[in-house]
Amino acid sequence: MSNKINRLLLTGAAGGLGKVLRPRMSAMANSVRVSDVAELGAAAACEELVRCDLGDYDGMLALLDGVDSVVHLGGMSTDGPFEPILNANIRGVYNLYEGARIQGVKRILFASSNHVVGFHKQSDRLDATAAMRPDGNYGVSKAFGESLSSFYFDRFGIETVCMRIGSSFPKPIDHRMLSTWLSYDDLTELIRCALFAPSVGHTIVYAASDNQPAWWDNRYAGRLGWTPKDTSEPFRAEIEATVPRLDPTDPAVLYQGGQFVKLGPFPAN
Ligand code: NAI
Ligand code: 15L
Repeated sequence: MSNKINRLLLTGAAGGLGKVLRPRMSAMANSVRVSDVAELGAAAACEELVRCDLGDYDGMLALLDGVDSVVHLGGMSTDGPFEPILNANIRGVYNLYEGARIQGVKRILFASSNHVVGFHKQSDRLDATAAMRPDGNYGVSKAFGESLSSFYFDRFGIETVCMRIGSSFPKPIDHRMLSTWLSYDDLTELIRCALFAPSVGHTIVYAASDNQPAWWDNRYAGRLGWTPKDTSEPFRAEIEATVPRLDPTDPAVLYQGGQFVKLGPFPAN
C-alpha cells in the first residue's frame, strides 16, 4: 500500500457504513477525524471525535482544518421531506467543498448513490456518461453533490471520486440487490484505491460488486485501479426461494431505483 494519508476526515461515522468503515480507516491514515451529528462513542488511539452538523458552515470549516482527504458519508441516506435533505445533503455538501477550498483539502470521496440514475430502466446499461435521472429529493441532492464537486475540480482543482453506491449491506436481500449489492470489503477496497490512486481528477464510479446482471459499466473509472472481488451470486438461490417476485410492470421492477421511484410526494419539512 502507498504511504498513509496524514489526516483523514470520515463524516457520517455513526451510520451503517460509517460503523463498518471507521475501524478500517486506521490502515489508511495516521490520524482519523471521525465526525457525525450523532453520538460517536469512544475514540480509538488514532482518532479525534468531532460532533458537527453538516449544515453548520463554521463547524464544517473547523472540521476541515488540517485535513488532507475526506471520506464523506454523512447526510440523509433515503428519500423524504426536502428540508432535512436541503440541510444535510445540499447545504452540507456546499459547506464541505467551500470549507475544503479554504482549508486546502486535496481529495474528497463523495458517497453518491445509484438514485442519481434511478429513473433509468433496469434493462439499461449505464456508464459514467449516462444522463442523470434522479428518482426523488434524495437522488436530486446527490446529483447536486456530483455537480458541485465537478465545479470545484474544474475551478479549484479539488479532486473527487463520486461513488454511486448501489446497496451496501451485509448481504443482498431481494432480486434488485442481486444487481446493486456492494459488499463491505469491496467498498473498503474502493475507498483505498480512490484515496491512493496518483490522480483521480473528477471520477464517477458505480460502486457495486461483481454482480449479474450488471447494470453499470466502469470503463471511465479505470484510473482508480479498482476491481470488485465479491458477487451477489452465492445469495441468488436463497432470494429466488424466499422473496416473492413483484409484478413485472411495477415501476419498482422497471426502474433501477426500485421502490424509491414510487416514494413521495413529501411535505417540505
Ligand atoms: P446512514 O443513514 O446509516 O448514515 C448517515 C449518517 O449521516 C448518520 O450517522 C447520520 O447521523 C449522519 N447525518 C445525517 N444528517 C447529518 C447532518 N445534518 N450532519 C451530520 N451528520 C449527519 O447511511 P449509510 O447507509 O451509512 O450511508 C452512508 C452514505 O452513503 C450516505 O451518504 C448515503 O446516502 C450513501 N449511500 C449509501 C448506500 C447504502 O447502500 N448504504 C447506497 C447509496 C448511497
Ligand atoms: C441508497 O442510496 C440508500 O442510502 C440505501 O439505504 C439503499 O436504499 C440504497 O440506496 C439502495 O438503492 O438499495
